[in-house]
Amino acid sequence: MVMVVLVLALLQLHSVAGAEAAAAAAGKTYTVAWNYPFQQNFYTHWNQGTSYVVGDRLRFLYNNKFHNVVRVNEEEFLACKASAVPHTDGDTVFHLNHPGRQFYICTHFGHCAAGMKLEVIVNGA
Ligand SMILES: [Cu+2]
Repeated sequence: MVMVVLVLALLQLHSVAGAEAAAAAAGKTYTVAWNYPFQQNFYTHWNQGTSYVVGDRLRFLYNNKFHNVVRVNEEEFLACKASAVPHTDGDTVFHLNHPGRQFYICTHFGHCAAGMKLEVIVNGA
């Protein structure tokens, strides 16, 4: 009897881990049309109502003659400054691997201040 319970428990553990792996692999990709915004709050409203989960991806598409994208911390986000080197390939994918708030900006002069900055909130899977 003890063995049966143990085997059942192991099976259950295994199926939970399998489901989590499948969910992570099947995460959604959200494409961000990354441009100088018409309104300062454009990217504030862009993702309202979207529930991001761990395993999802953000794909930034932009003209790399005029824009770039870099993940920053909250302090940098608020100050429109980046310590990391921005991506400049025009098609940049970020994996949302951790729950919590994540921040992205364009570092071209004046762009972030004009609203080219995006915050997303990632929920645990
Ligand atoms: Cu820009």
